[in-house]
Amino acid sequence: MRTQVAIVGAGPAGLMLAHLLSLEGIESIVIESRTRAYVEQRVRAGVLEQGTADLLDATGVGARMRSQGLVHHGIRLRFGGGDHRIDFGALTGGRGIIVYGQQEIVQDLIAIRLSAGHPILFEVSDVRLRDIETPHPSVSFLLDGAAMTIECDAIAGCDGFHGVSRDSIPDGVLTAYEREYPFAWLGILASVAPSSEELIYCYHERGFALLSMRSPTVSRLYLQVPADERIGDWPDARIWEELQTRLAAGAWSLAEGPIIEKGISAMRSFVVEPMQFGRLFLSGDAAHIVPPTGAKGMNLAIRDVSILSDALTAFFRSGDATLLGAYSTSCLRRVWRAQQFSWWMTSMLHRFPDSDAYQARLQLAQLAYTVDSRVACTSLAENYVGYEWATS
Ligand code: RFL
Ligand code: PHB
Repeated sequence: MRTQVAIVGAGPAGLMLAHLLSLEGIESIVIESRTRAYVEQRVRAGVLEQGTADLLDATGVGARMRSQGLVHHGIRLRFGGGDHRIDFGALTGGRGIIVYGQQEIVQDLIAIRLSAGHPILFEVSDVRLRDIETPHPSVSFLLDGAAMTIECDAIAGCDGFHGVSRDSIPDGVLTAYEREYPFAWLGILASVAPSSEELIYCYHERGFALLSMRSPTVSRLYLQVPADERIGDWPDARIWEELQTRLAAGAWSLAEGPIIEKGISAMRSFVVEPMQFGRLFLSGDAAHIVPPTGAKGMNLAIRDVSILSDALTAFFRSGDATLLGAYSTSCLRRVWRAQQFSWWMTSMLHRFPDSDAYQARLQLAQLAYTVDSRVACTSLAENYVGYEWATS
């Protein structure tokens, strides 16, 4: 098989890249190790920055997001028994976020690609990237037990944190920057109307809690738990009890309902530099991950591939590789802004196992300042809706 761009991974990054390239008339083949049903049902991110939503709209894949997504113009910070609103609309000149599940975007992108007759090969295995340092790279893999190879001009490594693309780059090329957190998030999806119109980020002495949602009838909630916690130790009743304790505020009450899915996710910050080697370009979680507290991971993945699509378009149109050469540098400024914001939100809102009473007072002081000072809450707001650089 031959194509212009081989895309490894059918998550938000790989599928959006395939979509953007097809709008420019550039051919690609997407390969994915999981089944279509698996990637369409995997529950992960839920918050789209304004710029991400605008890009989906502008490229013709935003219709369902516009009809089913929930537009929010603020979030709530809850701590010390009090509840405080951060008003994104007022602080960022009317910008906001859209709550729309990552798997819905994945479904929308798969539907548009398959309806145009462009290929996505699901359930591939033994994926290997070859000759990436040359102008003629290739990807080999097994599909239904048969060995296949895609010859191409460039490879996009969009295969997430555990994929093979990053490890295909020779030793010594990449520098990794990393931080592990001594806690994890236990996340549930529950069939119950959200008890708040806006997301609630809650600091509590027993640990962080977050109230989010997917629709007017489905709530998404998270609890900070120890890093080595097992989901088997969390029967539904224990989860609700802990959520009730941490989220409690005055007369407000948390409505409970049947839990339809639950799981535990590790928390990590990670970046590799550069995000490219030869004709291999890493995008999304393959190159960087953030703890979910800032809701940035999927947004970064979509921004990376928007930059990559522009660079590949210039390259295929005129042979000019300048933008391709600058790909990593162009992405990393935004990546590090999101790293710092996600680390900051995580540090402010979680209880660290080794922290003492002094540390807890510092966190409360930071939270109190963040909700009181217009400068401080503007900083949170402009990062949350997606910071746009004043200088290019
Ligand atoms: P993905 O989504 O991991 O997709 C990679 C795809 O590659 C496939 N793959 C392979 N395919 C072929 N060959 C191989 N060898 C392969 N190895 C792997 C995988 O099966 C998969 O389909 O990466 P991508 O596209 O870069 O997208 C990144 C996002 O998924 C991720 O950053 C977000 O989910 C992070 N995240 C959030 N991001 C936000 O922007 N807003 C949020 O509100 C938000 N909340 C979250 C989150 C992540 C969470 N977890 C589970 C870590 C909440 C949570 C709990
Ligand atoms: C979610 O709805 O899944 C969600 C919302 C905000 C976050 C992380 C996850 O910071």
